[in-house]
Amino acid sequence: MKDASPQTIYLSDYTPPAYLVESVYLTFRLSPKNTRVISKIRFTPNPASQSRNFFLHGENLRLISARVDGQAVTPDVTDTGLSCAVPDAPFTWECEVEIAPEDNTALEGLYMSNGMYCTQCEAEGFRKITYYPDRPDVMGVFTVRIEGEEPILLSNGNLVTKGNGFAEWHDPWPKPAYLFALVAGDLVNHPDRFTTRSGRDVELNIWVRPGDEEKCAFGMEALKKSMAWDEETYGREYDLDVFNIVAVDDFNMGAMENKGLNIFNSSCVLASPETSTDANFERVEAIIAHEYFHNWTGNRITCRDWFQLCLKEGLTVFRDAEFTADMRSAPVKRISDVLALRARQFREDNGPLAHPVRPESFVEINNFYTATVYEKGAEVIGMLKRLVGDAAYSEALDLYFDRHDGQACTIEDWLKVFEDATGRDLSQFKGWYSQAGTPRLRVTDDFKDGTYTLNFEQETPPTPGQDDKAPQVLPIAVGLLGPNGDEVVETTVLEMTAAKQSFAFEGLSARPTPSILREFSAPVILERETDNAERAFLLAHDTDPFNKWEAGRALAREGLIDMITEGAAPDGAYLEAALTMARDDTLDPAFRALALGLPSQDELAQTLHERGHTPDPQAVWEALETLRHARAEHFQDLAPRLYAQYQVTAPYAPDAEQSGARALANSALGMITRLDGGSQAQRQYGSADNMTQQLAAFSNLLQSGKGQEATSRFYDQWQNDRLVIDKWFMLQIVHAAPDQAAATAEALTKHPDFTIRNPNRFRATLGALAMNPAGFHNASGEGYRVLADWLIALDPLNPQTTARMCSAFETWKRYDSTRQDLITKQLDRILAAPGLSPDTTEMVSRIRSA
Ligand code: B3K
Ligand code: ZN
Repeated sequence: MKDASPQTIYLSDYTPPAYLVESVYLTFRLSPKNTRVISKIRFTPNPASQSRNFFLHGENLRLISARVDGQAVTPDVTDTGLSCAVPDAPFTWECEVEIAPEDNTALEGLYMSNGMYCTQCEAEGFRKITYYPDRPDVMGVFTVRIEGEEPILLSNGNLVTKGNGFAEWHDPWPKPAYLFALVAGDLVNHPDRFTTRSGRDVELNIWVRPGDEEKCAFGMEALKKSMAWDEETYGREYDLDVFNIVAVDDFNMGAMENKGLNIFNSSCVLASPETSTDANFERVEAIIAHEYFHNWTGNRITCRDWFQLCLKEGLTVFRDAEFTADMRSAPVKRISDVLALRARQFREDNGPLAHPVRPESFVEINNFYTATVYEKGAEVIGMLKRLVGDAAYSEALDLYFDRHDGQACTIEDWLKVFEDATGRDLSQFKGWYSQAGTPRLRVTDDFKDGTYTLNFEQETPPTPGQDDKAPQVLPIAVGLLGPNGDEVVETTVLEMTAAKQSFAFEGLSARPTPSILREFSAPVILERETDNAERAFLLAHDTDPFNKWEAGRALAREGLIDMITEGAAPDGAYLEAALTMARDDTLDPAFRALALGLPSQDELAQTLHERGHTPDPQAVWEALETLRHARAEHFQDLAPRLYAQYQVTAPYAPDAEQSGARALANSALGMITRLDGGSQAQRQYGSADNMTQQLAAFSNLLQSGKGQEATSRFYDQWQNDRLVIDKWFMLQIVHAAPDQAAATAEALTKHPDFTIRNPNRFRATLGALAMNPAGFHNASGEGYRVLADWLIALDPLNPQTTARMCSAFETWKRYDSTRQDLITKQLDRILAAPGLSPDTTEMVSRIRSA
């Protein structure tokens, strides 16, 4: 039973733990319905704490027995934990509890997935395994004995011994309980080895269900590349004799960085050319890197409390982005990251769920694993690096690792390291951690007597609970182009600290064209009165690939906004500029494919809302359709040429070069399909020997309304591959016509392969509905109703995934009053569901209170 009224936790209430843990011995006697967990923990009073109140977290545990220094005790047990009288001196706590992993549908704590035992403890899942001070600032050395009949028994650290029906693991590195992991099952491995630069020989394994071993090679290569990169770039070496990765089918998120035993959603580690797209491969590489990098940024140095989550997540996202930029194309990675930032983080930051990178209160911490903490958290580190420079960044990181290894830290510790390494005062910069909302940066310019001046004004709109905003420190990377397109001022970083500030460039012979916010040097919304001629000029001449792309994006966006708000025709300037850009063979095909992408329906709705319009989702969808059609006609000659030119004939490789060629050829296919009714897509579907090509063809057929045959062929071919069938569910819904989306999703929930128990399948069906905005927001209100029905059904089983998916409703205030009424009716229906979890209650109340 959960508490009736869950507590709000405040950062300002932090107090150090009363007792510290020296060592932990755990014995697991595995059984689906009654697993016994026997713990023996050595506690010592914490000299830094005044309190001698001994409290251990624990939820849904059946207490069998407890002893203090060998004497049986009877603790006070509540729904959330136990307390007990203990000595004011070091002592040994022993306890036995019983849990039922098979009944654990929340997928938090110890649970079962396809007959295999596995764990997920971050953030507060360990308390569902045994009684423990389940907070990240309590770090202990764990020894784990697993008893069970499963052939493979894994835990953190190094293997001590194993025998018939048991295995023992020891992790020499003190860690918080959230990094604990256990896996037991009938697994097969893809093994390899890595020698660290100091000569440690490390055994590497990817553990999977029998049948999946052919899908591990790519992940293993990604792991070895990550290990080498962290040594070369950050000087960080691996620190155990073995590194295990396990693929699990039922998992609430992407993956988890448990010390020495990473657990992955199988969709984020398994990959093969036949079943995975280029984008899937890139994602697997990035997530493997991310979890591996956590070994230093997260595990060796962890968070003092969960408010400091961005300390490990922002930094690790930043590191994995640097890794991908090094492995692939840096501009393509930056553009993709900014697209994702705007789609998810700006949306969050400009709605009812806005919160600072370091939140100040929460009810359920799992609700704060957000785009703001992760992606904006990484942007903040990018700004810091830009402000101090590469060399100082690297010195500061060395100092961070030296000073804080083995500790549980705060954002204050992190910033102090930069202050000490650089002598800079970062007190104003700290505002990025405490102030929510996306700053608007308005720019005007003037030119007089050879001096060009940029005038900036910044303003952050109010967010829930924060009405008044202070100016932020903004690194604004700027370059200037002369009238013939040559760069007359190379990229310089202007440091803006005030609400209004001007910067002058002298000695110019003519008025330049500014390229502002190069590489997207700060996470702001740039507002500048400009015209299509200037955008086309920048698209043609900017030396900064990000701003070159941005110029094309703005051209497309402004044309679309005019189509939506004024009924304008597709913008000829955009079509011509896109054509010129697309046929420029000096440009990377991956870049051209990205530049041919159009703003999403959601991005357009957000922009309309920012400019005081009420977006009509149907009108947004129609404008995009009209523009796509006009563009297909404008590209009538070029599209088939590009399509032919960028066919890859070499054997499939998921590298940047081949992926870029396929991406460009497939954007051409999109245009061709609009004019040929799907014949080229049919041919591609028939001849595809990899999932990227097959799925592109399938998507085009679905979009052109000719997908029926491909839908059944695709299912017949892949019915035994659950990850591919997720794609099958998702694409049918994402590409359904707006008035069909809700019905398609609902029909698919009745398909025999649909299951509410598997988060991937649930997201592929109900999450996909929200990814079809015109369908989700269809005036019938059916999209809202279907999603709400299923969230209400999922909540009692899996609160974490339910709560996360409620963010589909976070934009409700943008829409007309009829839609607002339809949405609030559903939100209120969810809130009224009997026994609604605290997770979902918190999310829906925050969304609703806007
Ligand atoms: N640290 C985990 C996320 C845990 C989420 C808990 N609800 C994965 C990651 O960021 O690497
Ligand atoms: Zn992470």
